[in-house]
Amino acid sequence: MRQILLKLVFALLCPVGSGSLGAGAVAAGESPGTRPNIVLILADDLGYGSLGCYGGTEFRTPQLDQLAAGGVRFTDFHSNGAMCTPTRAALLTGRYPQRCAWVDDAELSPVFREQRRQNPAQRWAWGIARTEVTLAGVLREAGYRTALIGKWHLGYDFAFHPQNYGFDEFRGYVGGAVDHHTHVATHGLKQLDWWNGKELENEDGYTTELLTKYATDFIARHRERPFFLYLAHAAPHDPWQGRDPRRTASPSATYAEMIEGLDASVGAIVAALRQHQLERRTLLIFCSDNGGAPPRGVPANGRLKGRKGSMEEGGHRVPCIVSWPGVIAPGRTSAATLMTMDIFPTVARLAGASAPQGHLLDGLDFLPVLQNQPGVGDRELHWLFGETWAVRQGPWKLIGRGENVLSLVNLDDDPSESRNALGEQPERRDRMLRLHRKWMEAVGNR
Ligand SMILES: [Ca+2]
Repeated sequence: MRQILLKLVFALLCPVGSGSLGAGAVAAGESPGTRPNIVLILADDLGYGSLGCYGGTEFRTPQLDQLAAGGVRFTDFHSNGAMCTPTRAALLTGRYPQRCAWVDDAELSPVFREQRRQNPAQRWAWGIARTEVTLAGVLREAGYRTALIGKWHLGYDFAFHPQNYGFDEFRGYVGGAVDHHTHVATHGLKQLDWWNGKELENEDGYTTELLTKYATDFIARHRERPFFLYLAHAAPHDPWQGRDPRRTASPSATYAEMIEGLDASVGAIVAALRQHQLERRTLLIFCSDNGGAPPRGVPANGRLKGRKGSMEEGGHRVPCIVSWPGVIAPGRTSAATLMTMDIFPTVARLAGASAPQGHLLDGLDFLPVLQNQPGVGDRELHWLFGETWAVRQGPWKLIGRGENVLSLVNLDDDPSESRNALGEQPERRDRMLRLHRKWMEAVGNR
């Protein structure tokens, strides 16, 4: 019965002849009822201009360039946040992160309650509420085996452990960053942050290589059943450290090594899928969680203005490559305006999974875009980071801080945001400011 249902779901998604996705799925020799594995690789602080396939010349990224040549490369993909945590919340919930419930862990953990009593200044006892519906949770419910390999950053305390949010397996760290060799947290509580499931367990090795090893191992162990692998890499987030702890190099050389290591990891994941004959049964998504934050003087965000933390494009326009050999037509570039939160509905639909009835998702299913069909159109998007905010409508973007508007640009004409059109377009400014206020009310910020 279940198999029949799945076949029906897939037939509805991909009628043969309706586009490359449907036709390819059959051409690939798969049963129409086969649901794809999902591999989602998230880079940490990788800038828009850091890959060769995005015009970068600073770093060698042959594996990612090849992935783009074999899939779709998105030129107008945005992280929901200009920083790690909001983007990761949006990725897992399919909603604007401003809608998420964040819980003060004093309510959940006696350990933290005591620590906070002793040290009221510590701010690390928070996490995403257990009531949130997550992508891992709905995929698991639909029969997928789920793993987070890498960075969590949605809560530090044990109460917020990723295996409480739909992940069957976890290898990696829960905080914002770790020393790439000792695996001691460099943010927050400066203690060992390297987990094997629910146990702290340190080991020798360099983050990028260890995470790659665990990701390829997960693929090998689950080749017979649908899986969701969320590989959340540590690179190229600081601290800037290369794979050899004894070698000293300039920050820029080390940063390049970290990006090239990330690229090699993607190559290893693709090779593992190929080795287990899973390439044509796997949707692979690669993107970054926010704009680049390179060492001084290193170009990482291409011609975009701003960097991590900024409402300008360099803060949140990021590389995104989607590949599914034999199903998605290769070598295409798409200018569709997408955001991290769109991954949830897209992946869930492909997996035959869904959020509970009536549950609101802000993200849009971009499966039609992958099929080279009209997709998301001139949509409205929002960002908020502290007091600064941005609203996008079609090619226009308005940036403000609190009640003040700061800039208005047309990104089609001026992707570098070099000319502020605020004084020339008072009606557009007012209209977009109203959109921002309405959105703030909708997500519960006013
Ligand atoms: Ca980040």
